[in-house]
Amino acid sequence: MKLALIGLPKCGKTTVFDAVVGPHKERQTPSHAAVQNIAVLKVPDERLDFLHRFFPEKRCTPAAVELLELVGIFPSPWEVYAESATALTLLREMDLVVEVIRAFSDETTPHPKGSIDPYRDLKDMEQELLLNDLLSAEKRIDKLKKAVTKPTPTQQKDKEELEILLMCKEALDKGQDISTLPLSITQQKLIRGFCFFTEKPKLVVVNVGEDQLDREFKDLSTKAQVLAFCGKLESELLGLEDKERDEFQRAWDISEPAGTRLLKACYKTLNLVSFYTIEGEEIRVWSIPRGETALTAAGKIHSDMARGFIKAEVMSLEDLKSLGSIKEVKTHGKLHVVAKEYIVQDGDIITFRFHV
Ligand SMILES: Nc1nc2c(ncn2[C@@H]2O[C@H](COP(=O)(O)OP(=O)(O)OP(=O)(O)O)[C@@H](O)[C@H]2O)c(=O)[nH]1
Ligand SMILES: [Mg+2]
Repeated sequence: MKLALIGLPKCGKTTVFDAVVGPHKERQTPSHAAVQNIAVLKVPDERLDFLHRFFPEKRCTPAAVELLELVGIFPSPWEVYAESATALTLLREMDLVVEVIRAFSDETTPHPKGSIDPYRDLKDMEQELLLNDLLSAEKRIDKLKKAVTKPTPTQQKDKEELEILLMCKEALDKGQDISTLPLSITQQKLIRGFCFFTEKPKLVVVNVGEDQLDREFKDLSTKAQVLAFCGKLESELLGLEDKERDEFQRAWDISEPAGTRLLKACYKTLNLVSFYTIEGEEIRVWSIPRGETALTAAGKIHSDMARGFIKAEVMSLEDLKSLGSIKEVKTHGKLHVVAKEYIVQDGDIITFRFHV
């Protein structure tokens, strides 16, 4: 999974990055000027920890998330074109976008717009991303309008694409996100290649000052989940030794570190479920969208597994926890043999049977 932090200059993207990754953790070397920071995070998972305690001799592989800080998207892409073009291209590849907005004041770091106003900043960012989608849609519409007049092999498909893009344009013209359109799966597939920004899952992080920890942010112009935390404090927290960290957390009333909150919110926004496999010497966790089948789950691990799918054996991690052993799970009839249509549940432990 790939996530990017974006926001106006000096809104605290790096600070939030440090708060999630840890100020001393190893980073990768960015390959573009548009990427200021990049790191791979291991997703904390209590259920995986439980399984590891259960099978201590096995290797345990947590889920990994790639986090980037992208710069140069705001202010307007047209002002800093070269850098922002790369940043926008990278942004299109992301599974989820984290919009960082600034609420902290700091006289030594002036806000590029001259004043602190998280409501305005979020609105401006959303507006700019929407405008970008509108430009991409219009460019393609112009081409398609010409193409559909000619009897080409793709004429029918072009017509369908044009029809959907005109719907997208109409929504965008009214200031509505493409994600609000009731598109069918087939229609969604036809415009998937555009990777529209207003169709992407989003989260908003309000970077508050140390003196604003209780402040609430209602009526922000977004349907996305909103998290508020003080990036600076949270990043200091991760730099401490374990004992000091507990004291610091209590003193600042931080119940859960920002990184954990952010990752949980990402999984929720993407509507993912996690399932676990215990194969050979390795315990692993995998994620697929909620409502997907055992066949999709098998395909997530390996395409051969999906192609040769025979059946799957499923138990829930909760049953394993309460009954204490796989043998007891079996004795109580809680190990189910399921077909490829089975809808995977969060916390399933699955063994796939397949032929190659
Ligand atoms: N007081 C206070 N200062 C903060 C907070 N978050 C960030 N800052 C300061 O604001 C300045 C800019 O923060 P950065 O995290 O570098 O912001 P950025 O968005 O990464 O900046 P660019 O990458 O240059 O666009 C730094 O001096 C931070 O120390 C905060 O929560 N409180
Ligand atoms: Mg930065």
